[in-house]
Amino acid sequence: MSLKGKIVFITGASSGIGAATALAFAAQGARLLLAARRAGKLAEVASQALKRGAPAVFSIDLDVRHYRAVQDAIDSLPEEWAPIDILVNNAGLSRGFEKLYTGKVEDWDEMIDTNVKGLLYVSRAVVPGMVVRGRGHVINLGSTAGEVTYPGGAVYCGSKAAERAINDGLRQDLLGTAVRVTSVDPGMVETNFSLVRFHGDEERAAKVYKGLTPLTPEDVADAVVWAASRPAHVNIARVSMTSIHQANSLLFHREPQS
Ligand code: NDP
Ligand code: 8X3
Repeated sequence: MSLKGKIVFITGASSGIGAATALAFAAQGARLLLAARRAGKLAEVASQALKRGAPAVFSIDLDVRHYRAVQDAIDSLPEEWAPIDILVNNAGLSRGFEKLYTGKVEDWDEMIDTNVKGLLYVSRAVVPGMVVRGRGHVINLGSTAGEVTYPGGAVYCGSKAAERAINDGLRQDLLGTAVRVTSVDPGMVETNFSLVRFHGDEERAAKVYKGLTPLTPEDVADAVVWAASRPAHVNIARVSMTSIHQANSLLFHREPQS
């Protein structure tokens, strides 16, 4: 299916997988609605997307944790941007790596509010229009963390297990419509993810990727665009992907460091 001229709404487009996904859709000639909280970073991605071939980009300063703000942003889109064809629910994060019984409640709230409630809020605002228009595709960013829980990650893994259930539930609830629902579930991808998890501790974040080759944001963007460009009657339910150095959330191959 051609993506030329399609309106693609990507949350968390200011960095990492979201930014790479914006550029990958831009290269296909899609029109991009980009959302995140950091307007400066978003403007950089928007400018690159135009250079890569996006015919138009519209940026929204949006925190997906606030339902009213999400609904207002969708309701107040200019007419030419309202018929969203593809929604990529990518905004998300992990915070902290503590054992559950000593974890910080604020970290839990931020993860659940963003990864679970944010995804629900954006879907609730966008999907009804897709149903009415008789076309659409929701692509959610899940994770191998939603398949296998790892120590210190119970709440993040729980949020991605919730994504998995919500993804499947939405697909069931949309049965009989033309709207498709896909979860793209990567293992470790080198982005700002670990820096955010460790509250800006660069040394600790770098250690996560030491001795192995992680996925790149572009690898994941490639899978998102692939799922979106299947013929309209084909629904890819889930894409589970890791680098060659990872088998699941718990099992890695690391080269010895000198
Ligand atoms: P990054 O930290 O590089 O990007 C996260 C993006 O989410 C940023 O653009 C950030 O934008 C946005 N974001 C965070 N909170 C909010 C919010 N409240 N409202 C709006 N936007 C928000 O990480 P990744 O690219 O790695 O993460 C993207 C998604 O991929 C997440 O859902 C993550 O769970 C998932 N994932 C990541 C993996 C990895 O190993 N990196 C593996 C599997 C899944 P801003 O701060 O400007 O708002
Ligand atoms: C991100 C992948 O394994 O670092 O979802 O949690 S992991």
